[in-house]
Amino acid sequence: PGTIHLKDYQPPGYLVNRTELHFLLGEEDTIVTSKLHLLRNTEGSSSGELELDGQDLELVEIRLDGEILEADRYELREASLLLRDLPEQCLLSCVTRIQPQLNTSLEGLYRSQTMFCTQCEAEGFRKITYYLDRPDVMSVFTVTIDADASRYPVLLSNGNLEETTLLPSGDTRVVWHDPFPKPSYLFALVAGQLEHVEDSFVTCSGRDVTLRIYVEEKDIDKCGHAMDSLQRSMRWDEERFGREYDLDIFNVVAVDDFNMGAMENKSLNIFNTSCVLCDPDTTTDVGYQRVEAIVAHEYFHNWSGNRVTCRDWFQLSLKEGFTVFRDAEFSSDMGSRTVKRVEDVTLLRSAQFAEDAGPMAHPVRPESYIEINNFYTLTVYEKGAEVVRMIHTLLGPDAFRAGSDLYFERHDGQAVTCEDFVLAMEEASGKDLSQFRNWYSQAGTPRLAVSESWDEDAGAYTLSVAQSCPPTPGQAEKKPFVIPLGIGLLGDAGNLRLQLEGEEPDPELEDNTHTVLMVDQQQQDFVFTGLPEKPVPSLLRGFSAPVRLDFDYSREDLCRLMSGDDDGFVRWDSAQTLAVGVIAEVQQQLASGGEPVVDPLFLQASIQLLQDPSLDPAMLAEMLTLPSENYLAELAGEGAADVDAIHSARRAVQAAVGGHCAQALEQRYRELRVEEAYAASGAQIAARSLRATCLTYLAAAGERGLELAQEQFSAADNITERLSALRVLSHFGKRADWEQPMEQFYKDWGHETLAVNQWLALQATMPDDAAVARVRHLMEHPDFDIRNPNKVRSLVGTFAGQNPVNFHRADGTGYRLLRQIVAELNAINPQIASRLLAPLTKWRYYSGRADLMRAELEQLAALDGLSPDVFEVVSKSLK
Ligand code: B3K
Ligand code: ZN
Repeated sequence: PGTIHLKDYQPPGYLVNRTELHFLLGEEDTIVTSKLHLLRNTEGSSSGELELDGQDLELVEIRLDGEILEADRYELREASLLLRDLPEQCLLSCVTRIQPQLNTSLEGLYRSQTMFCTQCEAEGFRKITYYLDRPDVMSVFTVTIDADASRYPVLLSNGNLEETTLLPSGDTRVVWHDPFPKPSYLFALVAGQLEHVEDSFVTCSGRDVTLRIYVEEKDIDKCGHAMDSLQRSMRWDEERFGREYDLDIFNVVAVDDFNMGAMENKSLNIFNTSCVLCDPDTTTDVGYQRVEAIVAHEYFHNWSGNRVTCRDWFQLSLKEGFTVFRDAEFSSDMGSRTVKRVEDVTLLRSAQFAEDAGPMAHPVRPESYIEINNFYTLTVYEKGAEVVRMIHTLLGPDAFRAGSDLYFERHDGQAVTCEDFVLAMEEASGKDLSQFRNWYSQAGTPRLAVSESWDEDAGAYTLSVAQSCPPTPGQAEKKPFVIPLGIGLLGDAGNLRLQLEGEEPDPELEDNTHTVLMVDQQQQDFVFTGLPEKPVPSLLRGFSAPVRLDFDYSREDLCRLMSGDDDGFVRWDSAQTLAVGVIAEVQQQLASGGEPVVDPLFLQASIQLLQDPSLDPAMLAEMLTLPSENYLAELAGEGAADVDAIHSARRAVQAAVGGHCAQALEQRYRELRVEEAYAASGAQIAARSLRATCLTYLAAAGERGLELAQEQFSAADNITERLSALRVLSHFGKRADWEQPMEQFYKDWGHETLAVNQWLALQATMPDDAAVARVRHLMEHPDFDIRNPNKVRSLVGTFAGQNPVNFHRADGTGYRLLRQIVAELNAINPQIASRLLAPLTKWRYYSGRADLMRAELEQLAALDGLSPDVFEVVSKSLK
């Protein structure tokens, strides 16, 4: 497979003014008739040649302006249809035959259970008909669907329903028309036996919008939370971004077989059932929050993605980074801003940083790819959102909003670039973002090395900041980034007033205990004057930039920041840094054969946190949660991650805290018991989260925790508490502790797919010795299905991603399991195969395992019929 480069971008030779599609949905095959109203593009290369994309299509007929096209006027290629001597303007019609029933890639038109549905982003439309399947070709679509109404009573596509008729054949015909020009990747079609819930929304200008969520009948009672989230998203986008919805109808459909979370097709969002259905017995608290965030994300795409879209797929972060920023702001406004920030940073640091340090590292705006589906990454999404967040920080909220307004106004109906976004931000704010653009073009996580010096006589405190960025594939040297560094200085009685040397004091500023330093050179000093005492620096407040920061804190100073700083993120981060140091120390003790001794300071700090009534329980849970094994491995760096040692050390610290704080833990555990009926409210979620944290520590320390977990499992009226109890039992208990409740869970909830998926996932994380055999056994379970991405992700993805000691077993059986299923999936669903593979690509990290991991990658590389998706990841990892 070939590599596609950003530098080779060419505008399309033709535009498609109007697209008319006709679908005849059948049980054996589907006949698609397209009518493309083509117009030569004045900005294109202006020849009569046109290459339409097409894959797995059977061409039945092709006509130009009504006349059958002679065979010498076109050429069928491997994945395209080449047309010659086309006039400037013409009507091209094609009839193609496709077989959705056999389409296991879940891209294009396919079957999920008994329904038909589509997924076209990024390049799935070419599996439906021959087309200019690229985002800079925007067209007005009219879609006609003929189908047997007894099997497919619901027939949906984008835009407005224009007519419904009964055909002489007995089929039903519907016609949908979407007045907004859109690229093919936003096209959608759904046909099936579906029920729906309906509600409405009145927009700020008084437009009445009908909102519908379509699901299988059995799930009709699980739509309330998504509907509520949708309405709140619509209001929030009006208030915060001035974005109003633009059609009279907005539909959401839930499907079981789906490659990712959801898809923002114009007015017809298609969702993975796991990202839209909510019920206390099938959806955890985290799941409820995820549904809210994803519903919002897809809705926000209506402007950031659909009305203004991407010129080419290198610009993917233009819509994804911006939309993730928007959904993160929404979630922050709906719940706790600090907790949301902590969750996002946790993901970024444990997973995106690893991506940025691995063989697939790429800039937020990549320069080349083999398979675009491999670039729906944490870098494009989460780091992309961090880049937008930094612009927000640099400009301030008002100028940022003005920039956003200008961007939407100027580019409405266009397909544009990241550069256009930055230009709008510059123009609206008058700020120069030239150097800031390095965030779009350079890969890798920058590192800030910060050191301090204190001049007692002058009351002057200096922070010296040096930035660097490690080399990444194809980028040996990096230019300095613009890094906004949020800071405060903590004194004995709280945060100190800040006065930077050479800057006028600002009398207007009431709160001058916080500032943002602009780090834009390799090495810089910042001097603070007029200080009464030597402060402790509070650095990278709010995680103001996606960087690693090194500062040599004493444990005492970390404790002070943890309990006394004004910035919630820094308080949490200090607790993390403290824990990282303590775990590393225990790891060394264990390595030298000694008994682990956990620093009493850490135990004391944990007690204090538990007894701090001012802390929100959700935040406390975050602060008490030890850094994950994956993050600790990431911190260890290349060639130095020892998963078994990390696991044992982390366990030992958990046990020590659990033992030392037993009383306080059990007290909080009891106090926080929720007496009311289940609600996914902030207060209840916080309470359950802290209870789970307490229970984990208690179980790490001994029997008491296991007893409480048994009680909790039996008494629970929701899946959140059932699973947190079961997790504790299966991670800390013996077989006799978890076997019966594990079976009980399946007996009670085996009929609920989404609950079963979490049951599979939990078993995939169990750290005991039988884990690999258990996963293999579960792959034979009647509820497992390799064709269903949710099942594969729950069982195999969770095993490889969240069971480090077993995935990285020294006997290599964990790696072999992953390689075998990737090889099988390569032929069934390349996108899922390639995604599942990610943990193997990190072979450089794992001391003593690299050869085993590489050997599996080499086996995959030698496979016949390797998909471009898997080929790209394997070949780049082996470089
Ligand atoms: N835009 C889709 C992702 C499509 C992935 C294609 N491989 C969902 C989202 O980001 O909202
Ligand atoms: Zn998105």
